[in-house]
Amino acid sequence: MKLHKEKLNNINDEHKIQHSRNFDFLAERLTKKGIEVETIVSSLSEFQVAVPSWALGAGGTRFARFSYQGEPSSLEQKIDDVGILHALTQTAGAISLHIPWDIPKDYTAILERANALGLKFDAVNSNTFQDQINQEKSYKYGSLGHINKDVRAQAVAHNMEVVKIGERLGSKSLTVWLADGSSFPGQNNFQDALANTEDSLKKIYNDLPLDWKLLIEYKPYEPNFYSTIIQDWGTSFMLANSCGERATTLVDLGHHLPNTNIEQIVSTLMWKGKLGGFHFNDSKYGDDDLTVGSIKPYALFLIFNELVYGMQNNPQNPELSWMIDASHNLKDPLEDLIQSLEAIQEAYAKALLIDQKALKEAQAINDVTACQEILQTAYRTDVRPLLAEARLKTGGALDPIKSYRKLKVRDHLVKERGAASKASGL
Ligand code: PSV
Ligand code: MN
Repeated sequence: MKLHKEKLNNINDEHKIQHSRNFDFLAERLTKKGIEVETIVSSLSEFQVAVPSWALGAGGTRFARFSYQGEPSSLEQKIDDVGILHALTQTAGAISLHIPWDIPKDYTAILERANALGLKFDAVNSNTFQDQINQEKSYKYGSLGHINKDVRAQAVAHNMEVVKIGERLGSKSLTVWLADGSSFPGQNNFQDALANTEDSLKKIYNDLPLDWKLLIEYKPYEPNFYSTIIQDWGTSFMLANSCGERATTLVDLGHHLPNTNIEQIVSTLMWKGKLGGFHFNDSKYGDDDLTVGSIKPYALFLIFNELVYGMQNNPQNPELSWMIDASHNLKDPLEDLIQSLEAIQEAYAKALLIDQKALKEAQAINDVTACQEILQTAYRTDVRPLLAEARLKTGGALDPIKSYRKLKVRDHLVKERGAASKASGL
């Protein structure tokens, strides 16, 4: 299903007058404060977040998975869904593939399809946390860090294969997330496991095309419950350093123990030029993969404050790969992703409003109250008219969720694909 521009424009027309009033009111207030509203609006338009090919159907918990109707059952249909998201939001201009879940069959056709919808292929993700049919060695006890060198060699070869696939699609980075670890004390020798992992990652890194980045993701626990080899940003950072310049750390918001100061991690990594990618989601307890901004929107804003500061002050840090890594157990996956995209843009816009100069001045005289006021003045601003303006200017929807519902997108998808159509992936 493709969205008809004309129908979208008609819906926008119904809300245009109210939008102009909201936007002009906010723009006038911000301009009086010396904020360049047009610059913020174009920064928002430029900010594109990849949608993972495995997040377009319903996710599940380890107890049950309740399918959503009309899920995309092929890579082609997944690309179409991201196309719908992008047409509405103008901020989902990329798709990230997990291999072997989504290996293209016809590369030319896939590239043409994505191109027609304005989509690029962002980081490709390897999968050595599951066994595939006909796979020679099992990953039950690990992959890149496995005690057996043949299992490690198989996992290294898989990563190299993923890069080959990504090259044909125009991707420029490989994300490695490892489930490797142990569930019981004594099961693994920590140092051997880490040394094996480092050795395997170096092999993958040395085989990477020169214009590619290696993104190393960390996670404290799950599926292993006693130890995970790459458990935290420090371990990822250390491994990235031993691989080389184009190896960086990837921060997934859900991969931290409760109350971790993620914004400080972001800041440290950017200062060292080693933050390579970001997976957005939200959580209350563990890696809950909830809609971005649904639980801790202020934390997200503080993270964006550091991201914006880093993007403005740390030329040593590479361009980041942005991706949503969420799962949708209850809501329509596409509506959930629209909400996540909106929350990301909102946090970004608010962070762009922070008066960095005034903040530095207040910090210099230890005016703690003023520092908090500066941050919270930006946070309390309702920036939604800026987001709507950015979407309007680039041909998106003034209100993506309302338009999605008005256009009855899900009904059309169900009609096209059938109610029982299921997405592959996790
Ligand atoms: C692991 O929890 C993770 O965050 C990694 O990014 C995986 O590739 C992805 O989720 C799989 O859903
Ligand atoms: Mn992730």
